[in-house]
Amino acid sequence: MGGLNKGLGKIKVTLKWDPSALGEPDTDLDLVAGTYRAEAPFGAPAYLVHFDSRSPDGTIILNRESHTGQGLGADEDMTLELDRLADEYVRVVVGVAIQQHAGRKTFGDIVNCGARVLDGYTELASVDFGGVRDCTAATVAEFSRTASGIWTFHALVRGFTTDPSTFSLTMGQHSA
Ligand SMILES: [Ca+2]
Repeated sequence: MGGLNKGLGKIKVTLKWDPSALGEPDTDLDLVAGTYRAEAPFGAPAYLVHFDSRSPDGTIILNRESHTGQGLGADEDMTLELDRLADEYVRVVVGVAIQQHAGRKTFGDIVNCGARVLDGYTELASVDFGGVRDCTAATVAEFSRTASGIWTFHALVRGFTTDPSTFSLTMGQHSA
């Protein structure tokens, strides 16, 4: 059942937050993943996966999305089958962006916001966004493929103050 140094396989990233108070504009957060090719691991993403963008080969899937944070359990959840990604992709970054269309909101404004990174039943990271309270978006996880082809995880919580679109295009510029 697998050799030594088995890398990561099927990863799940979940995101939850509490809905806005009654009468307030909806609170909409989005999970986003970016993939990066060997020639530009810290450059522009090869492609993005989020509520409005799918992976071309179905290896990264947003299973659930929410515009409000209502409901029990995870409000958004994403599956990443890293071991199925084509060889040209060497890095994946996952982030969370807060939609700003109802006025500027930062993580400090979001109640009970949390993200988890899971490899099967093993929790790789739990992020409460307390360190990025003044930010409108943040990375939560970085996965990179080693020279021997194994995927590894790095906690990467870095805050951004840009809009969601700009965030998704620039979130790969930093490393854990
Ligand atoms: Ca959303």
